[in-house]
Amino acid sequence: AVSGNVERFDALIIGAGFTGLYQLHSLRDRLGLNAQVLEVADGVGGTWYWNRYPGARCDSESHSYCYYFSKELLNEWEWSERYPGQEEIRSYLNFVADRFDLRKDIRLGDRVVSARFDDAATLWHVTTEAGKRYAAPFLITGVGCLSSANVPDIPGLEDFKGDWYHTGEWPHEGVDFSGKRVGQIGTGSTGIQAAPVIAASADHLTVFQRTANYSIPARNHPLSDAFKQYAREHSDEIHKVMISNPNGHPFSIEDRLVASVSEEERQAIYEEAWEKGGLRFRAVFKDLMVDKAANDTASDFIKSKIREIVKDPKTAALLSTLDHPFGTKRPPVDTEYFETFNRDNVTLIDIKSDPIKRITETGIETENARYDLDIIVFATGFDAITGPLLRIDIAGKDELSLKDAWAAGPKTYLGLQVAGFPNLFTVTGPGSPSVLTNMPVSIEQHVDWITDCIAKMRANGQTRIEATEKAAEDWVIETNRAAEATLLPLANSSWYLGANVPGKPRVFMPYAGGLQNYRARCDAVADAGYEGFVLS
Ligand code: NA7
Repeated sequence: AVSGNVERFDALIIGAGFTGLYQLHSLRDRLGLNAQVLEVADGVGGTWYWNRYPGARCDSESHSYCYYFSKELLNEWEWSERYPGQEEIRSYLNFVADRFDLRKDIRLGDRVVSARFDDAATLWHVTTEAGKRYAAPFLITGVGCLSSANVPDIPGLEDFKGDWYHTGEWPHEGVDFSGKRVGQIGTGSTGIQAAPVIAASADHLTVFQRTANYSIPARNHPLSDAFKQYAREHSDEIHKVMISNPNGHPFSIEDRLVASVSEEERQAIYEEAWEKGGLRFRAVFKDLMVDKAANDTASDFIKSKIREIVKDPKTAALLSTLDHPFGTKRPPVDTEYFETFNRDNVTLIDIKSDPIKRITETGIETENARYDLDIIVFATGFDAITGPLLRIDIAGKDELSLKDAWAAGPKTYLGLQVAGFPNLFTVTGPGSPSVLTNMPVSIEQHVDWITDCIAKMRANGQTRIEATEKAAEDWVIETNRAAEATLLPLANSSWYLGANVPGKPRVFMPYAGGLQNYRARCDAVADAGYEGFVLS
């Protein structure tokens, strides 16, 4: 319905990634609501629409990096490799959009710039860059956690005569590196995936490393027909494993302590996990993320692997001098990352000891040296978790802006709602475990919980739900407590803490108490009549 030039809906959803697509399907096709998705990109896919950098691939395994809500969908889609590449995930999400006839309720190519709550009318008013105006009683954000690119503010970037790109805003036509001198800043999951692929075609690649990183070989490979059949036939069991462990992956954490095995057995366990590859490495002992001495054994194992692989001792030392325990920053998985430094056309520069001073017309200048470059690749990450929400001008009751509400750090109840912002649901928001998990599993839980909540409200004739200040404060305390019980806070430059963005409040944002515990908690809250929320 259109009133004036404001289009009215039952629910508005921001973003057409994993969250937005499923949230639309749930509200429209299960509850019969008139729901609409607003998306800035010209296509669906979210993260996987934008992140088209060389080597872009998910580090969750394909058969788990997808929706489980529909058996038909599980049967109709077939993944080709152990880990899904960017283009294949984007195809999958396009397939989902067609399969559930979602496109007709998705508006593409326009950015939501503001969302304001009309308290008297219990209505969210949403405005886009193109000046479109929408209103709905419910507003659900599916804006992602790693979607606000962080291009560091290095003086002189505007003078650079070559081309530069951020990996999260990669040109659709791709970038031709042949014959080019390329500089890459950043060695997180993204940089670690990109470097080997860039090095394979560039004339020369210079990697500027601020902080060395652990990485486990991915051991990607085409999936066999036998595995595809197994995954299809056992989807219930696989799903059960995913929803009953702390990170939503299709494997459980071994129920054994590092100290319970001999040193010889331990080495053998790590060797085997290294050969199998991927995030499973972290799951071989149950105390790796909670006991520093236990973690040291895994950290030392990886460091020794790096030194074994990298031939030049100076480069090997730079890559294996690590300032944080393994797994306390998001652990990358790679394909030939460390091996890449054995190539003649690759150089590693330590910008911790020789920091970047500025960018010039011709390249990058550090305190002590100059590097002539044709292309600069920023693999410098994102203003994570809160960034995508805060770049929308969101205001709740009494015109309280989200920016002000979160000035000292984000505060949510269960990651799903903010006190003072009724009927606003933040899927994968701060305080949710999502970024510590296999994303689609967290997303399905959030979306199902929100959908059930709205369904129950409608059945009870209720129109408004709002988290109490007290519940949000307690959840922040609980989120801190959960993080403190792990080694995660030991990585002081991690994006979990907002430490990668200058000036951002340092707060451990995700809930580290485990996805299975979080699910149980959300269910208990709902069963207790939405404890911690006020419904009216
Ligand atoms: P990350 O993991 O945040 O990595 C960013 C990298 O860029 C990291 O090595 C940073 O070093 C480096 N960085 C950031 N800012 C600068 C500046 N100003 N100068 C030099 N180096 C800098 O982002 P990714 O895109 O790799 O991965 C994000 C997530 O996507 C990943 O965790 C997966 O969940 C998927 P630092 O460590 O801060 O010293």
